Amino acid sequence: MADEKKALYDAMVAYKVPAIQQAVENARKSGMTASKIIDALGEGMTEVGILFERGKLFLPHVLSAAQGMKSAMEVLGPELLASGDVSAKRASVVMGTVEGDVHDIGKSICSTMLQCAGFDVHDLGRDVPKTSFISEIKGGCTMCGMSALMTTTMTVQKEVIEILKSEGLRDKVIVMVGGAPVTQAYADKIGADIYGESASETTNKAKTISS
Ligand code: B12
Repeated sequence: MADEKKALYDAMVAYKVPAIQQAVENARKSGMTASKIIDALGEGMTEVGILFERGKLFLPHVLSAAQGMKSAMEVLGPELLASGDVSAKRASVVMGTVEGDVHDIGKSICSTMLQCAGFDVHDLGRDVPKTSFISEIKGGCTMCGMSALMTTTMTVQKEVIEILKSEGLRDKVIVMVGGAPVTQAYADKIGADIYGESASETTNKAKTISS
């Protein structure tokens, strides 16, 4: 692992906001791209999740790491957007974390990367009611991205697809699903069009399917 990448990963695993901000600053000074910095921080966040599952870290530590990620995104998001392909004009996408679920870090990274690729992203945030996704689709969004980070909330993705079917809208929209517990097999089972394991994979698949 390159020095800056390891420093970012280590700072995230150590979950202290100032140290994460410092590592991001150092990486930017060294010329590392915003997207590579986000990837390294994301890997650190995954490790935080594993340590939390093993009882080595506790909720306040996870919260602090999440805060560090958010503050990094405040700097890196605009940078990523500035480096994006502003000339590309792609579909309108409604993005959100499904209702009952407040995990929004991964969803926000996906939203920023889709925006960089020229998509018109309507990010509704987290804990988004099912009806809000439907309203945006009725309002003209032709793609719908739903994030779910818990086994208890991933079922909502299926419920939204069912509503789309019952309202005769399913064929008018490309449905994307993601989040840590979601898999390609689950996406296939509920009839989603795209499963994205990461923000870059999501963006590549979205570009391919909508072109
Ligand atoms: C950070 C975190 C939190 C933070 C969230 C802060 C925030 N603003 O997001 C806080 C501390 C608030 C939190 C709270 C809780 N959490 Co939590 N949390 C995590 C943790 C450690 C990391 C999640 C994360 O940000 N990962 C990093 C990002 C970059 O990765 P990602 O989200 O997977 O996103 C990538 C891909 O999945 C994909 N993607 C994501 N979204 C989308 C959407 C689309 C459309 C597509 C195509 C792709 C895509 O692209 C992203 C970028 O590459 C996970 C552990 C884990 N293994 O995931 C637990 C975890 C998700 N949390 C968990 C739990 C239980 C909770 C709480 C209930 C804890 C509690 N007892 O209060 C609450 C939830 C309350 C609620 N109602 O939602 C459990 C869920 C277990 C389950 N049932 O499945 C986990 C798995 C931890 C665990 N093992 O116990 N959590």
